[in-house]
Amino acid sequence: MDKQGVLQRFTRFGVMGLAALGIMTVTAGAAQAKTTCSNNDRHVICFTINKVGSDLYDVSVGIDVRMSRADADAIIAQAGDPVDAWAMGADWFDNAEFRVPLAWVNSNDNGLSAQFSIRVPYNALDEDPDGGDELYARVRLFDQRTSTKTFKSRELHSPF
Ligand SMILES: [Ca+2]
Ligand SMILES: [Ca+2]
Repeated sequence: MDKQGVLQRFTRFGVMGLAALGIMTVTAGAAQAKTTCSNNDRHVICFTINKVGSDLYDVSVGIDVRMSRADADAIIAQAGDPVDAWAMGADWFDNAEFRVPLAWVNSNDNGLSAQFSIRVPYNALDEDPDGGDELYARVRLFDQRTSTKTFKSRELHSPF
């Protein structure tokens, strides 16, 4: 996989278009993907749940965080993963449902970019046993020089 920014990555798949404005459902062949992207002047985060089988879903998270390349290099050079991602269930108390493993992280002219992905069965997404499910992605950026920064995507709602 190449390592472009989130917006370019999604544009390349024809998904981005209006994605910065909210949630959409995209049909590509037999697969259905739900994506939500949001951004401010500091970052872009995209969260996608893509049904790939009767009980299988590909979950991915992409994030770009604006900073200098030198800062991104310094964060990546730290011991341990510089970022992590969790799929979160939205409730009165938000639960961390499962970790989305880091696929890659890099530095670039716009800052730090990272991509996460995992394939899960439906029960991993079933965060409300007695109702519809609301999931969002939470990404943490561990800058050991300063503090941990947390980024949240918008929610995706079942059916996924
Ligand atoms: Ca819920
Ligand atoms: Ca449910």
